[in-house]
Amino acid sequence: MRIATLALLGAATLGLSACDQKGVKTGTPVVGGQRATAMVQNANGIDVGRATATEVAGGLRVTLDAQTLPPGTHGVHIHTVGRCDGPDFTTAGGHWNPTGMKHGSMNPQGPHEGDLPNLIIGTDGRGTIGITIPGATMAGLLDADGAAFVVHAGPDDLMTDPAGNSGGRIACGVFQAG
Ligand SMILES: [Cu+2]
Repeated sequence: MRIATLALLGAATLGLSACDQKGVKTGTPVVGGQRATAMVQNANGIDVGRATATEVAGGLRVTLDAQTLPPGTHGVHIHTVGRCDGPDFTTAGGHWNPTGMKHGSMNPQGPHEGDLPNLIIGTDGRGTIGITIPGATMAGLLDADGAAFVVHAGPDDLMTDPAGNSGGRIACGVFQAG
């Protein structure tokens, strides 16, 4: 179901711009595209990573380069409000979900646009992710109340609404243009 949806989105994207962008694949960087960056900090205010969102064909490319995080698997998401008040970071609100879906890439009624793959942190405290979110836009990410990148204490089961049982929020960063 998810694969079919992605294929349809891809076809629609190509169809709209077939004249001048024939053959451009979803995820290809957009010339002159905007970028947003979030410096992610833990509850002690220590920098633990840098997230980026970049405009690409068909959506937004999101990356995280993390350090100084507890080893293991962590749910990570884009949350809907650009506020990170520690220590619990609840002011970031729920997941970014402009399309009104349920949580999780493995949920038949999902996912949220802000749902991302689990972040695997090694014994050196480091880890990375990189994914293209189909249909996501910079205007939607940087809307009036902004958006935040959030790291959770535990793994996201990628299915259970609203947050995949991924536990408390251990780090947060507000997306800002540039
Ligand atoms: Cu989250």
